[in-house]
Formats: sequence, C-alpha cells, structure tokens
Amino acid sequence: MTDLPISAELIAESNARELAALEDDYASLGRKLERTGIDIEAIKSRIASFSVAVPSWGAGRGGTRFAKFPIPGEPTSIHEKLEDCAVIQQLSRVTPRVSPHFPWDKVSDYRGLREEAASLGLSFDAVNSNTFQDQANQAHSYATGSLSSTIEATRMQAIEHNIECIEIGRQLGSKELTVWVGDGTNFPGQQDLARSLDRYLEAAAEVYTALPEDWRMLLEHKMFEPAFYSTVISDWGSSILAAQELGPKAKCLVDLGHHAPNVNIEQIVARLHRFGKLGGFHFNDSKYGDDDLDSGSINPHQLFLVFNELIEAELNPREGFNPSYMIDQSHNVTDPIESMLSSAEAITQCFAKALLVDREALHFAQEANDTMMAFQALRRAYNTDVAPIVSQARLEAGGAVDVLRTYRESRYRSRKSQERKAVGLGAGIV
Ligand SMILES: [Mn+2]
Repeated sequence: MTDLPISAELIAESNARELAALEDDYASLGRKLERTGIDIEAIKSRIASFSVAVPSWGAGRGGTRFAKFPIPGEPTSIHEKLEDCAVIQQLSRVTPRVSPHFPWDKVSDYRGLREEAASLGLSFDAVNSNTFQDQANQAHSYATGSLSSTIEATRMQAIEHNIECIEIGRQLGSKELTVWVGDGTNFPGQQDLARSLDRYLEAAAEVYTALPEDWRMLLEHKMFEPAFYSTVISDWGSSILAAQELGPKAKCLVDLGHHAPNVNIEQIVARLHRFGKLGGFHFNDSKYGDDDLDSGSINPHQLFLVFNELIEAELNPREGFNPSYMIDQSHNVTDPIESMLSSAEAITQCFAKALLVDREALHFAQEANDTMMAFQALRRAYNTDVAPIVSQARLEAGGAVDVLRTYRESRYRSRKSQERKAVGLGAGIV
C-alpha cells in the first residue's frame, strides 16, 4: 500500500496524547468485567474481527428530496469517493469494504478500479443496482416501475441492468447483489397489487438465474418512498416470501429505516434468521419515516437489541449465519467522513455491548420466567461504557483512538477543497 490519505505519523501523534487515559480506562474496564467473569481480551479480539462496509454514495453530501448543500472538497467521482472511504478505514479500522452503486460508480476499467481500491487498503462489498431513476440515453423510463413494470421492455431493461451489475461485481471481487426497487404506486387502483408482485417475481427470477454459484442476492424492502400508496417489496413479509420463492441464494436485507414506525426490528431479525433468510443490514437511524440519519444517533438501544439478536443467531446458526453489514446513510449537514466515522463507532459499540450480555443468566432467567432478571441481563450490558475496548482494538489495528479529533487534525477536507472541483447545486437524493 502506498500513499494512504492520512499520514501514519499524524495518527501516531494524535494517539500519543490519548494513550495514558486509554490505558487507565481499559484497565479499569478490564477489572470491572473480570468481576463478572468476562475476559476483556476475548471481547477485544471479537471486535478486532468485526467490520461494516461503507456505501460509495455515503461519501458525498446526499441531501434530501428537497435540497443539497455541497461542501468544498466533496468527492465527485468513484476515485475520490474511494479516497474518502480509505480515510474512514485508516482511522476506524472497521470499514475495509466499499459498496458501489451503478451506474453512479461506472468506470471503463473495473479491474483497474479493484486495484486502485486495494492500493488504498479497500475491497468491494455488495454491488447495488439502480432501477429507480432514469439515466441519460436510457431506452425505457422507469416511470412505470422497473422489475415490476407493466411494460415488458422496461422489465427486460431492469433485468439486464442487474445482470450487468453482477458482471461488474465479478470484476470487482464482490459476491453479492443488493436489489432495491422503488416500484409501487401513488393511487389506489393504479396497478393490480397481486399482478405487480407476479411481474416482480418473474423478473427477479431472471436476475437470480444469472447469479454465480457463490453469490447471494439481497432483497431490500422499504415501506414507502418513492411510492406513497403501495410498494411492491414493502416489508419483511414480502421480502421473505420473494426470497423463498427465488431460492437459497436469495436473502433479505434489513435497512433499519425501512419499516413502519415503532416496528420491532430485532424480532424481524430473529424471524429472518429462523428461516435462513437473514442476508444483511443497512445501518442508519430514523426518527419519523426517514431512513438517512446517522446510525445510533436516535435510538442506540434498538441498535443494541438488533445486535443482541445477532449474537443469539450466531450461537444458534441453524442453516448458517453470515449477515453482511453495511452503513446506508445520507448526510446533509455534516462532513460525510465524520458521520461515517461516528456511525462506525456507534455500530461497533453496540456490537461490543451485545457481546457483554451474560447469555447464561439471560437464558436461565428466560426459562424461569424471571422477567426482571432477563431484562437486567440486557440492561447491564447496555449500560456498560465499552468505548475503551473499542478504542483499544482500533489502536492495536493501527487506527486512531479519537477518530474525529484525528480526522480534524489531518485537515483532510480542507486539503481536498484545494484539489477537487466543486460540486454543482441541484436537487438532492439519494
Ligand atoms: Mn438501504
């Protein structure tokens, strides 16, 4: 690896100022955990092998449907996005993979792009297809939907685009295709609810057939938006039914922001795992019907409860346990690198807290119907400040103890604002 965007010296200097306090906090937490029979080193090694992918589009200031407020130094190409993702990985050490999106990240040489990523310490995660917006020179509009469109030529175009994404993904070293379609309606009666699902299933089966043997197809559901009356794959029920019909390589992807308000997402996680269909996550947070706030910024307890189910699932793998973790946020008022650093830390901390749950005490209390003690088993873990373990694991992996402070000290964004061309204004999304 050469020419990583943040100098190792800067990270070391920044860390040097934190070392004494971290050592103290880590030793203290180690003693506290030891009293309950937990070996802090074992937890740290689990954290060291944890990772979450970042989305290429998350490196830009996505904005909302209404507006976009670009910042100087924002990336305008996949090459610049990779550079920003390398910064996130260099500092956080939990985000070694980037999930690309097509056609937004289209280039002429994908093998070259793979090498470019590798030189930055990155590899590629799931490829994402885009059949929710029209592109210049596209033969058929997605105004009537894509995989479920009533127009056969449009469905064919959407199928071909997904197959093209698989081909690009093979060159990038990816093993997964994430399919989210915005297909749906805005008026009662606009489309036949049953037949639109039939068309989706038939078209998705064509994509499924093109999957290489060792690939997975992740079906992402979303309750609404852009369709506001009905969406073809609107919920985990539609998603698991479609995945079951498509076959064993089709799994469900849970985006934390794509559910009705107050839905019990951790229970959905347990259900999907029970039936061998838990494919992965898009981490973000949500207050109302939104899906783009920073992970753990609104409801960190829910994130913890999701990871609690994931640890349970791992202990009881049934037909296998291999979920893909990815951040999926859009940043309108922060530096996207800072948001993803903060989110990666929040996600890792919730994973760490879930590891601290005394499973024996929890299961014993559950069997004994001792509700309060079962709840307290979770509460004790959730209330533990795991920052010292997460920081120590990051330090040992070569990252920054204080990711945000080190990032600001690097003046990376300001340096990029001198080098990169300005981003145009315009509508937001996505
Ligand atoms: Mn998503």
